[in-house]
Amino acid sequence: MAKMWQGIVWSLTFCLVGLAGFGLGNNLAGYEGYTKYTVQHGDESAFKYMVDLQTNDSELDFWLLTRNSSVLTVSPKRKNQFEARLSSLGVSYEMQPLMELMAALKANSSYAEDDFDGEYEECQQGDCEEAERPRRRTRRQARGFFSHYPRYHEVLSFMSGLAARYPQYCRYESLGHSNEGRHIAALSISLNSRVRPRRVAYIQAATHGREWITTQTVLYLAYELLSNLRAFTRVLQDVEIFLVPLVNPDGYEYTHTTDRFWRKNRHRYGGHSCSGVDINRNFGNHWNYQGASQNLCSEVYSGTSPNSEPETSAVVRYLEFNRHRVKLSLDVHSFGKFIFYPYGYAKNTVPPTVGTLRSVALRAANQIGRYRGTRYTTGTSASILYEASGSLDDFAYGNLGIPLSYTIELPGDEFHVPAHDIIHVCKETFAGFIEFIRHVSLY
Ligand code: 0X9
Ligand code: ZN
Repeated sequence: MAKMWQGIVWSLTFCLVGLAGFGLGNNLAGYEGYTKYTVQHGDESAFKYMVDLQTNDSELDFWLLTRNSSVLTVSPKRKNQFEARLSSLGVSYEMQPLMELMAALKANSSYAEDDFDGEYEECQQGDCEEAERPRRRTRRQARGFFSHYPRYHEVLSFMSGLAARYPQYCRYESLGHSNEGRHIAALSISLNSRVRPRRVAYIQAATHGREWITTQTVLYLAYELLSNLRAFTRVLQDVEIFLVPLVNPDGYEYTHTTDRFWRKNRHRYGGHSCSGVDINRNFGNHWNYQGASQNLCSEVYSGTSPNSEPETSAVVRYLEFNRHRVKLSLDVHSFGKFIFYPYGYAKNTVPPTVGTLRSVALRAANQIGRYRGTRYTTGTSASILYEASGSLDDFAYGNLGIPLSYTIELPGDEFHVPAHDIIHVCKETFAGFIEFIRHVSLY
């Protein structure tokens, strides 16, 4: 009887979580019975086992994997086998039903700020209530925008809205199309949009569909820069800021409509049930060398060849064309509070300018911490996480010679930063972005 009630309660929770959201469709269907594990690795052998699972076992999905611990979800099919293996490795772990976690997150996601009405336009004098000045209303609307996770179309209208409002400083572009034909949209911000500055700071986000907070931080950077341009004239001296907030628009949309934890793009292979390429394993630096897989069901499937994906080649085309101007390439991911610099493809590979890479990373981490004490760890991803090749950071530095090349992993204990915290993550990360951009003018 008790079991039956438990079942009913869980089904209800599941329906509520599913229907209420993290998207309009039921993007949690299929996750019933899944368990989230947080594992503390005792030694190197447990870590190695986890790396092997991450690369080769598609029933397991790693949210975070470091040398010391992992966070992953496991399907009901694999649960017993996985726990038996953990016991034999003698490691300690905690577990939580995934749907319970999602219900708790949902309960935490109240929209305390003003609601966003889907439109983001400055109100003209006269349309606004008398007591409300246009600037203040715009700010209020923006707060609404940064207290939820926008869909692809909202992101694009926010971007084109900024370009329309600040035509002298901002251009809206498309770098190309995704597998499913969506725009890979970009914003160029500079002090004079008719003149090409000598240097470019390139920042991209949402290479992995489920990392929603990343897009918001990049849009916030655009918004904040444009609304206070005068305060940033020094930073922007001869520097163009080029932003791609949704590198993987298909994967991003899919996480809203169908599968909240989708990571890859949406490349479909006729005759196969698995789909998608990990765009961050598809770049042409040590492609498919380590931490990547040729099994197309793997979360780290590297594609058929370097640049095989339209999303990758759109980014590569832009960066190659502008390679002498681009001085910073910053790839925004989540989660873990890390700033990584090259190389990530193998351990103990030290780039010639590691001193500079490290000191700029530390300065950015320091600036982020000033907002509310958030502490980042800096280093190479191969030494802090795992060895993984074919990522943008290594390609930008190693193949294109872009001197400042980083991956930043934003805060969070999972991919869903609560709605009320989005604005704070945006604000603290903004300080880090500005610090990175400040260093561009030294090249
Ligand atoms: O594995 C990744 O692609 C990144 N982490 S995530 O959890 N967001 O998937 C880290 C990439 C770090 N860079 C290299 N390995 N080169
Ligand atoms: Zn990522």
